Amino acid sequence: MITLYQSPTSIARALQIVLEDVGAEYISHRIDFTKSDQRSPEFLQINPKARVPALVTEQGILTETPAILVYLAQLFPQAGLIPLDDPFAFAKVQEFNAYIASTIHVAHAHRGRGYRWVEASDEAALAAMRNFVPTSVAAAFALVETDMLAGPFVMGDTYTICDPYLFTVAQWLELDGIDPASLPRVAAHRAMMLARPAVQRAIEKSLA
Ligand SMILES: N[C@@H](CCC(=O)N[C@@H](CS)C(=O)NCC(=O)O)C(=O)O
Repeated sequence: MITLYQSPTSIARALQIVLEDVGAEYISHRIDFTKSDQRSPEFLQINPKARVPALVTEQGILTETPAILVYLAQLFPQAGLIPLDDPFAFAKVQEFNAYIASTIHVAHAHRGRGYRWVEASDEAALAAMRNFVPTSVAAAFALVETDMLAGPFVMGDTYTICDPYLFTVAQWLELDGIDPASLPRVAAHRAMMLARPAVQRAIEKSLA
């Protein structure tokens, strides 16, 4: 049995959607950030990084969203969530997901987690980082809008692990001070994803 450690609206949502997409049996374990559960001694035993997601499997524990996305796609090959036989197409999937992990997610984190990069007491530096988020995240999403989102799914006609990942970070647009109307293709993708039953189930289970 797989256990997903997640927090609602966090990046772990991408994995919860994939678990629902593939019809996996799994336990959803909620980590409450308002109670700092991610820093509890129990959770640090599971993920010393003090972050979600963490996926507990029979073989051991996995962290880092892009790695777990590929793991689940390989574990459930019948779902066809990655192009297993096409190295170039698979690299394009990885390229997209690496951009989310290394650029979009990191830019977003500058809004509320600036203390990862400067002293928590440096209010001016924290404010400068926070104030730049609408600019940096908008610039990153502009590339997704114009160059990276083939449509209707990220990779074109085929649904892949890129789609729940994009959906999850696109849910943060308003928080990051960006009007989704300024990104019509990303907004259409977000609406399409939200209408999927697997996404609805993932959201409901994450809140339980
Ligand atoms: N590189 C990690 C980042 C995970 C991450 O930053 N998760 C956030 C939620 S979106 C978190 O757990 N934050 C809790 C904290 O910073 O205390 C991944 O891609 O999985």
